[in-house]
Amino acid sequence: MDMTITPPTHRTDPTTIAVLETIETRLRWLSAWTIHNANHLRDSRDGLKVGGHQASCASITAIMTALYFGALRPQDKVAVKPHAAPVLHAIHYMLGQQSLDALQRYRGFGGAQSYPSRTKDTIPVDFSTGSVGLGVAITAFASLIQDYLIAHGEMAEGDAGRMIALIGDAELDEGNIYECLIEAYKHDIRNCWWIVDYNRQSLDSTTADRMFRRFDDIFETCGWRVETLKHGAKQRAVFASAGGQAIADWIDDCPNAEFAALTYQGGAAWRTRLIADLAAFPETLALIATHDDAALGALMTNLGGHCIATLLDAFARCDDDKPTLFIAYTVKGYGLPFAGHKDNHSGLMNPGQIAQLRGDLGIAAGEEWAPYGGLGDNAAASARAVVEASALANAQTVAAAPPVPVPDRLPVPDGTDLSTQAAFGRILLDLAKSGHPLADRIVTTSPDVTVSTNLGAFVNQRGLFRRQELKDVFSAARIPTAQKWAGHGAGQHIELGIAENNLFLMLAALGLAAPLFGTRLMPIGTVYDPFIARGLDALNYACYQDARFLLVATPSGLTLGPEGGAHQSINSPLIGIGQPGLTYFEPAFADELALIMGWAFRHMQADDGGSVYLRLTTRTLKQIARTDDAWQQDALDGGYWLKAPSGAADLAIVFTGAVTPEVLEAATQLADDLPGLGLLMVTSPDLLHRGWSARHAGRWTGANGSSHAEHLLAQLASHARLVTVIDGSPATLSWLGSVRGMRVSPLGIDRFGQTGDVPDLFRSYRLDAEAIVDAVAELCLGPVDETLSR
Ligand SMILES: Cc1ncc(C[n+]2csc(CCOP(=O)(O)OP(=O)(O)O)c2C)c(N)n1
Ligand SMILES: [Mg+2]
Repeated sequence: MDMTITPPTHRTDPTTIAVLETIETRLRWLSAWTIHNANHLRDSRDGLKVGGHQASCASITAIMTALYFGALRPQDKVAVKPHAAPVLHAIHYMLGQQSLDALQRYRGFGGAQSYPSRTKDTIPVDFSTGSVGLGVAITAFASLIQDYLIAHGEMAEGDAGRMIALIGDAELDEGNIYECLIEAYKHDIRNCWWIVDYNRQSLDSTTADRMFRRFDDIFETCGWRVETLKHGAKQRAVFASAGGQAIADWIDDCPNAEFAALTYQGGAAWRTRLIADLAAFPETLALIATHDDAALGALMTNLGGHCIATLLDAFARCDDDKPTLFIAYTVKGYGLPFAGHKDNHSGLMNPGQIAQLRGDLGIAAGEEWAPYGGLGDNAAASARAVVEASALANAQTVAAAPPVPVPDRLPVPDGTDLSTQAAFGRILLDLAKSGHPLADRIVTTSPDVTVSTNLGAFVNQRGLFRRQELKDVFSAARIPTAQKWAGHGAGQHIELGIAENNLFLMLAALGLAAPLFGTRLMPIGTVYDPFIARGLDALNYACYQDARFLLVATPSGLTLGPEGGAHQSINSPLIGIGQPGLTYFEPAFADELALIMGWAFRHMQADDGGSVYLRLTTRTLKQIARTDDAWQQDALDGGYWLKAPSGAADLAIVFTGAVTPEVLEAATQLADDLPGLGLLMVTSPDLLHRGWSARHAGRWTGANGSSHAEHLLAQLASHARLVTVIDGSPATLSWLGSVRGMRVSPLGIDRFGQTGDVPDLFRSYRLDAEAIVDAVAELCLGPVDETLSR
């Protein structure tokens, strides 16, 4: 579907182009100088190379100039390839939005970031980038979320922006790009531009010639328009003149590495090579002879991605909502002494080379930081006028999203026997039926495990999201089916194919709806717990840019039983503990889950909040009767005494989640001998650990107060001993012994699981009541193996 879009502000008249060309040289200079300053001029205290990528920046300055000062509209959002961060900083510096101090501290503590960061940079950054490929794909998901908001009446069609990724060509090697491309095609995304800085160089070398025209095919097959900008206006003019076609053909046949090497060698080398190769074309030789070496070098590297007019024309041609891939041919290090050299990725100009460039650009010594330095007064005024009239200077600030109300407490599902996974489905179903405003903002998504993670009931209530109506063929044919699978604009579940990485990119985009589009969504993504690992980098990416979502991972651990070792997650609790921006909970009972989900919906919206990960199970547990609500605050802080220790208070079982029945059984067996045995239910090993670490750090930062782990363990005698039990890595809980210096016997899994039922598996992996009793006995009596007591 096409839509009317406000015309872009660019003008392709020669005067504007000339001004943009001067702006381009400013960006090339400022980015190079910022990197130079950090590496050569700023004091180094540790002798480490600071780094930065002058060649990657110079490759893309014309593209960024044409985009930011030509085609960009105020509502558009851009993900900038990581290594072009200095260009983005330079753009904002010219706009007066980036400080000199931040540039001078580029890659330094608190300075401009090495890679664009939403949370750490002071300039507006739409999408963080860094791990290549992810910043590309998120723009496709963001465009889908924009369509979601439009379809749900949260955004006007006319306010739709374009989601743009500026990408390095090596990013096209990342598999996540193609996973995303498939998903984007299924969802018929629009308003998305990916602009490839096609310098045919990666980090190590030049890229494979065999990929020539492959990317076009792949993208076109997936419904994208592909605009290949191979030649600049100068080249096209020469090709059209007598003898010119042979040069065009020669370029087409030239391998990437040879083109790069000749670029590095410069005009004389070009001449020698062209004369040799094109000896049979006298008109061409004559044409070459009209160029001196410098002009010949400039002609041969006048590729589409360095030609402002070519770029502006292409952007103007694609001014509709069709997803578009621009393949803009460029030279890595364009205009710098190491242009085209295969090793230039991390190359830095030496002081002599940067001085030479400064001179060439007419910048006086001492004027290096002047935003419009090296331009005459008139040129500077014209450049400033264009910069100040740009969309970026007038970017729409997204209004703070109003909070989504959350009920004081979510009702606990009935039933004496429930798994946390079943309870999760019921809580969501109740919410969906309740008509509470929170339910309207929930968006669920899942990589082909919607039904098997118990999201099905919610989807039955709220439907699939589709821009175009999708009939449920089975229901329409009156074939009995538990699952309605109809899609429409008001649907609230975004169906994903099985690629888990897409789940996390989708959650990242959904979780940024508030800052990007001014409407807060409450995303809930479900996945099998072991397959978090499949999307781990994307999960980290989402958290790094402070996207807010609820990740529900289920089933987990050995309690998957017959599913076997390939599906039983072991180290996911450690991911939960180790991942910043994500709070991990693993409840055992339905009432804990309801309480934690209520907390999660608030935490996802809090200024100092974050995302939440719930590790759930399909194992049915007998629910317990509560006598009061005193446990609740403790449960939200990470743990509570299911049975407080008494008497000598010198022993406790500390446990999490699905092993609760075994712990209760062991406690029953031990009741006569150890009536004072404490049972500590840990609902969030993550919160306990974080609190404990923070408390230690607080000794030096002046923060005081005790941590919840200390508070809980204070109910035990100082010489008490702990048995820790979890259906996961034992390291999740064993550290608790360090809180007050208690001896620990840790139970958990640290080798691959296998098929079996829970009794067999728990016996074999020593998670059953007997293993717990043995561990308690060992702690009471001392280990048989003396080495364990040292
Ligand atoms: C996931 C990931 N792997 C590796 C890197 C290290 N790395 C940084 S840039 C780069 C190659 C960049 O090449 P390209 O995308 O073509 O960018 P450009 O040539 O414009 O510098 C690599 C391998 C990274 N940043 N992210
Ligand atoms: Mg490259």
